[in-house]
Amino acid sequence: MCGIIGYIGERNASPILFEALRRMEYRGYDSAGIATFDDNFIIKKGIGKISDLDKELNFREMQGTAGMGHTRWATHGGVTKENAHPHWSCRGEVVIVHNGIIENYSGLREFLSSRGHKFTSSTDSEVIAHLLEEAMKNHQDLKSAALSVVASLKGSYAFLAMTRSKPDTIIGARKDVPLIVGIGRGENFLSSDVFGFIDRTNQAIFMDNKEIALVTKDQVEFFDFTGKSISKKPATVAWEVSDFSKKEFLHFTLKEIHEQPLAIRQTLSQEVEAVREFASLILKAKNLFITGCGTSFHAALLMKYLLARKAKIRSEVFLSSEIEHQKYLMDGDSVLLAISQSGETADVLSAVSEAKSRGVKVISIANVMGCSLARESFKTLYTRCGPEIGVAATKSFTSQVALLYLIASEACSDLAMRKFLIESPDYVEQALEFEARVQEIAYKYMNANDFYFVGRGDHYPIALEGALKLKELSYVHAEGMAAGEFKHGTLALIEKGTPVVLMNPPDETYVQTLNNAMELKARGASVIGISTRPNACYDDFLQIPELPTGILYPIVESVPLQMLAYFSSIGRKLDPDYPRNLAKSVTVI
Ligand code: F1P
Repeated sequence: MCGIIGYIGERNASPILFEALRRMEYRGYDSAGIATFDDNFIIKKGIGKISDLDKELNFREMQGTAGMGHTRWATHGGVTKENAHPHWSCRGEVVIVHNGIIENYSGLREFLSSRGHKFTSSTDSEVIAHLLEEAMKNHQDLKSAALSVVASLKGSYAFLAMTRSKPDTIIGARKDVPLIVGIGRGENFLSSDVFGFIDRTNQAIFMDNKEIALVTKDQVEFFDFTGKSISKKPATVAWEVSDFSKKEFLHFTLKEIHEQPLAIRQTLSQEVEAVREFASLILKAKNLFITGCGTSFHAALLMKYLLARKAKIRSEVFLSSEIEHQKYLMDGDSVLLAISQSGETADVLSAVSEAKSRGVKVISIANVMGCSLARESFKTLYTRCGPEIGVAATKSFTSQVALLYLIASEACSDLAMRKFLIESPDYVEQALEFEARVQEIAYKYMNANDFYFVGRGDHYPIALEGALKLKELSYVHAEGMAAGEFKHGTLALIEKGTPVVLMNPPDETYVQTLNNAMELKARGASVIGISTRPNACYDDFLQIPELPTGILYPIVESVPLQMLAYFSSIGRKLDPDYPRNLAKSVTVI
């Protein structure tokens, strides 16, 4: 979703802002723009990809040592040049970029219009620029002008503002949308994402809700929405700029699929005490709920199976977006485990806030340090799998799953499971070796319009994930199902040659799943079996390595599914890193 970057320092701002916007492209956007200040504001913006816009607009030739950039994911107002950010106030005093939604924008617009303000876009965001210009008529200093602006705004926002009368300062304000200050030497940054400044500094201050920052090139001041000063310390960000290169791979998605052995090793290197504490919160909960969206929901569902099977713990799993509509019996004795790669997914955050309002203790799993979910949680464990740029989750999923296994093994004191888990990256490495075969199969089924993924027990969440991956990356209709459920309706859709991917490793689900596959085959399905050895029932066989314990197959069998989706995308000449209509973190409900 929208990306924000602000720079103030001694260097020319525009090339820095341009590169930052490129690093944040993965968030998803439809238009982009940059403003710099050099005696006056210079603003360039338009629709489309940043590199294409640059050919026409020459962003990097803009002069000035301070400025801001924005990638926009349209919500209020269509995808037009006028609606792209930055926005300016009518007298040209203020320029802003904004991420989030200003809920009371139409009332503010009416009020500002009655005071003579003229609007040039149909966005909710533009009111911020006019409001600040208006506030500066009555307030001498930026701080009190900024305070009066946030007092008028309703909704969620992170915005940056610069003024013509005080161009040595960038104002940043945060409410419910992330904003991070990057601390450099003789230069400072404000960004929605550490990716915005990671090439120049790894020192970051994560702003909290309802905070304002006044940032100059060598100073940063924070205060809350009541005007009280706050002292904040920078944290060191573990990610490195090299994480943002594709290395020898054609796409980030393929790189991230291949990074999984390393990613899982990092995930498993948690402090023992922290995992123990997390597990004990789960054990002590009278009612345990688990939630997430998309891929993270599949990890949540897997955790339910795992906890029941290994630790005899009952839990309820729900899609975060459903919390309002399902009257779950959550109270002060309940614990909610929320799972999210980005930690910024609006549906997850709203489920968390609803649960907290009912006295529930929230614990979470996230990948992005300092994310909103961590801020809202009593305890957070990070997956530590490094930045994930590909929009569709790959390494973050297997890392979530590995971490959930680690927590479950702690909850049931299963040392053997923990030992096998530590070895799991080696098996993931072996699974990656079958890439060429997966590619062949992906190309073989290139003309299929529908795919089904089926599995039993803890392979069911993986079947759901396999289907989601294929949909996200190749735009092919796919459905994940519990293998035993197919005969209760969906079987009617099977025709000669319909591909069905069968999660069929040699564990206690093996025989029953095979029986289900025979029913499908009898109706003409082409069965693609994922297992350790071939079976006459499979029309095509996708091999995975034999594991010393059945419990870990969900991690390993995820790998061929990801590769199948990746090559299905490549075969269809699509861009697997940035699938159409999708954003990396969905910050709207
Ligand atoms: C949840 C999610 C992803 C999906 C897509 C949209 O994100 O549904 O699983 O791949 O990027 O968002 P998160 O809450 O795990 O960050």
